Amino acid sequence: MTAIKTTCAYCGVGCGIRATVTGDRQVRIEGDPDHPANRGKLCSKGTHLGETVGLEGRLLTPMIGKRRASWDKALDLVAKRFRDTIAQHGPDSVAFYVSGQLLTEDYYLANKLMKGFIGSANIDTNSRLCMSSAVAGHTRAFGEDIVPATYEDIDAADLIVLVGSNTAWCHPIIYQRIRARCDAGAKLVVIDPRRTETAEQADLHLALRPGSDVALMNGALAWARAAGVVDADFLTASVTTPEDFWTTLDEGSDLWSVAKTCDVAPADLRRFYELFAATPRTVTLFSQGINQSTTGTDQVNAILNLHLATGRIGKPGAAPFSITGQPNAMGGREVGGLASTLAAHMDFAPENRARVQRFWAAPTIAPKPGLKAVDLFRELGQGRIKALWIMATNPAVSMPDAGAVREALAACPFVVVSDVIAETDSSAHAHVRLPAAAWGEKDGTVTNSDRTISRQRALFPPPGDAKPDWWIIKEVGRRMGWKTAFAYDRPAEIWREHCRLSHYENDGSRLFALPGQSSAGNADYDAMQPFRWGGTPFADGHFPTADGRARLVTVTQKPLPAPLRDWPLTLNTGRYRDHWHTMTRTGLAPKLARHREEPLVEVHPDDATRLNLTDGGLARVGTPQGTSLYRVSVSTGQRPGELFVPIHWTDRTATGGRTGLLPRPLTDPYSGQPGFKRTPASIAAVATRWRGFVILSGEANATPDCLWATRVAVPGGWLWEVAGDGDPAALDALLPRGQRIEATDPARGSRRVAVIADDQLAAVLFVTERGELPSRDWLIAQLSAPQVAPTILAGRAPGAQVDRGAIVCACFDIGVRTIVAAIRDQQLADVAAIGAALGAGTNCGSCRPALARLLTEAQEPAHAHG
Ligand SMILES: Nc1nc2c(c(=O)[nH]1)N[C@H]1C(S)=C(S)[C@@H](COP(=O)(O)OP(=O)(O)OC[C@H]3O[C@@H](n4cnc5c(=O)[nH]c(N)nc54)[C@H](O)[C@@H]3O)O[C@H]1N2
Ligand SMILES: Nc1nc2c(c(=O)[nH]1)N[C@H]1C(S)=C(S)[C@@H](COP(=O)(O)OP(=O)(O)OC[C@H]3O[C@@H](n4cnc5c(=O)[nH]c(N)nc54)[C@H](O)[C@@H]3O)O[C@H]1N2
Ligand code: SF4
Ligand SMILES: [Mo]
Repeated sequence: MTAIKTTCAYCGVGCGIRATVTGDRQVRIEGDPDHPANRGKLCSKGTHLGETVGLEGRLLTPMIGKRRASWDKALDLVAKRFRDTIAQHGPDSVAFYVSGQLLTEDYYLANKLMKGFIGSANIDTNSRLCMSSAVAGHTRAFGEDIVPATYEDIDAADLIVLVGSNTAWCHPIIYQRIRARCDAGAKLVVIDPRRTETAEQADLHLALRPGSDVALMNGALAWARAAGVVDADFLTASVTTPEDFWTTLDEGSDLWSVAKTCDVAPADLRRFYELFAATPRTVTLFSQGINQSTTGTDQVNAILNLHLATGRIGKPGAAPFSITGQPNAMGGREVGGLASTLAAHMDFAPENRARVQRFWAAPTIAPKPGLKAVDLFRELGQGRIKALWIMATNPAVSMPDAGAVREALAACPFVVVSDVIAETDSSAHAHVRLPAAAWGEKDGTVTNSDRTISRQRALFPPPGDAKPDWWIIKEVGRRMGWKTAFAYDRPAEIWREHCRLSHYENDGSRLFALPGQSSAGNADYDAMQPFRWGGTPFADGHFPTADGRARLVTVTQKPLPAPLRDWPLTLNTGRYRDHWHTMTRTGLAPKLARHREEPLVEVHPDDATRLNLTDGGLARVGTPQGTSLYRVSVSTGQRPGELFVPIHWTDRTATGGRTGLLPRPLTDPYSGQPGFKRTPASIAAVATRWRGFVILSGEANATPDCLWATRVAVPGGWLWEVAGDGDPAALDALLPRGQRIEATDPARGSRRVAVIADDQLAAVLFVTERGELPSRDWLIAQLSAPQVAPTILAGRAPGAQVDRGAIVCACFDIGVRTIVAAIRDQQLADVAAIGAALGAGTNCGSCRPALARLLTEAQEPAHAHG
């Protein structure tokens, strides 16, 4: 058994993996010690990739409507419908909506087909929702979308600033690198309205008012200028400064005004400004708290201004660093997969269009930028887009105003979905579903946040009829009539073409270029080692603009709207540590599912008291777009007046937590990126008569018919948490056939049922109106027990039973109560001591911030539970 080197399926850190296939769709996953992004480490999601490679829920054959079809039939139909629609309504009547989770080769072909052959630029990507503001900001400041930083800059920084980034949860291996640097003396400042686990470990946390980042950054620059750390020589030599730049900057940028605008203590703000002014080696990392805003591009430029004006760019340990979310967000930028870019870091200027058309020997070329995601789905709803192909994304969940997106999909005459999973909220509206090969089955390349290109390599043959995305796209291209332009036999051929285009007629004015790679043979491609393109950009003070100079961009803080009468709160949305987006894959891993089992709405205690919300109760969150249910979690980590909800739950996994329905489809004027982080909202408690849970072995078939139901994978089956108002007997429909044993307690309104089939526990159902519910852990373990315990309806083993509480360490399945008890009983003083005693935190390390929090709480018993 030899290990295959590949790259993690999830985030933009781009960790290298050594995967050893140990059996039929069984794989052992380890971090690749030789990969520069992670040097052997993996976070909880990467570590548990092996739990997600089963065939559960996979789409294994092409489907036309509800019927299986051959590839020939399905591909011919897709090609014909696209051709006919274009013939009748023109190229702009069709669109592709693609994803930063495609490999570069897939992405390149989709872009080539739409822009060069169909002749429209109506191909946009979920990266529009993710980092298009960073793209727009970089282009405004540098002339090209270049991320000037690398992970080694973190290792060399003395000050690390995280803006709008919950790095500990979303980029855990970058976060571990940051921690290592902090252990060596660097300072960490976190700028985020929420006290996240990232913020908890910072030297300074600025819990600013959401949307006030421009004021904060402009204030930092004004302070830096007063402190004499603006790099006048660099500005003179390399940067164009608009005439109004400094006078505009000074307005409202004094410490007191900024503190007021941002609602942070002036002393804290001053500490940050002093630190920044005093520390040349500063790296500022930013992600969705900056990008996902209707002023996202200005926010990005406020950060870039700060680094340009102080000359903190192009030097070791000094850079602004846009960290990307998806595994191949950067590869998508390189192929020009956004509707607003053409290809290979070229825009739609006439000479670029002519060049790309020449290179592709294409019959046509898109004349202008295409529709950006929010506009694309709006036009879909208005009937102007008549055929849509969705690849590797789930817009019915992840777009803002997802209710309208669902209606648009339902009304569209022809929707194609390529996905690895059979049933998603988006594919529910597909006329044709195409089975894509999944991570672990496909070959190609991805580019991570720091421009490092790595290979993903197949570990297994694709199951059933599944095919890699590049194959599906080229087959449609060929069947639409472009046989030679889409004659590829392997991803390496696409890779070489992509590399050739990157340096085709490139006199050095485009920094993105991979000249060495275009002659790589198939064997070279197979043996490719991770490499970074672009070196240290801007080290020579030269920028890829017409005059070679970067630009400071005048940006001002937009006034922040006063709370609305009907929507007095502000809704923030984001991620959990162990879930990935719409959970099509992480939702299959029992170890990942239990870190957060239900979608929570986090509320400040003052708001909870005022609005009669109880911790653990249900609440309905409403916005001008829609409503959805959540379980309330009262948390001092929230600012008063603000709510936080996760993005992960879908129609497949819950009756609540439908976060996509809530944000407005409002976008940044430059990037078109939606403002997901700041929606006017209301919240109201929802009373239920009973609550309970159902544990089922085997496949999850139906959704419980009750007000609240959320599902997670557990070893050997599924756990549904349920609550409702109607008759809980409706839940019986979920129970499989078998021998039933049952107990009721009318005084507490409790009912407990166990179903036994073939001497094994097949299901349990526990509901109660006024009583207690047992911990789920022991009951879940009974799914795999050799025989059914006599105390099954008590919900616990004969004798004493310690409830371990919510899972903190996913690797070793260690719960909060076990850890708290160990800290107390064994007087554990630090995270290392917990590791030595319990093992928690010693594998992937993703839970170390949570362990640190438990230690702090143990030391300050009065500390409110977050
Ligand atoms: N576990 C996990 N990891 C992931 C993903 C996942 O689904 N799960 N997804 C990946 C993807 S695609 C992405 S894009 C990244 C996203 O990674 P992050 O950007 O770190 O994640 P988010 O939780 O979306 O938002 C980050 C923070 O922005 C803060 N914020 C909100 N409004 C403001 C504001 O006005 N100003 C500032 N300064 N901050 C604000 C939020 O409170 C939140 O804590 O994560 C990647 N990694
Ligand atoms: N409210 C709110 N909404 C958000 C965000 C937020 O912070 N708040 N964040 C936004 C951001 S940054 C992002 S990146 C998006 C993510 O949102 P989506 O892209 O919609 O989320 P995923 O669940 O990652 O969807 C990927 C789909 O591709 C499928 N898939 C996986 N691998 C392959 C493959 O190799 N080929 C094919 N064809 N399919 C595959 C998966 O099964 C899944 O259905 O959500 C955005 N939406
Ligand atoms: S940080 Fe975690 S999810 Fe991201 S690439 Fe590395 S192992 Fe995968
Ligand atoms: Mo993203």
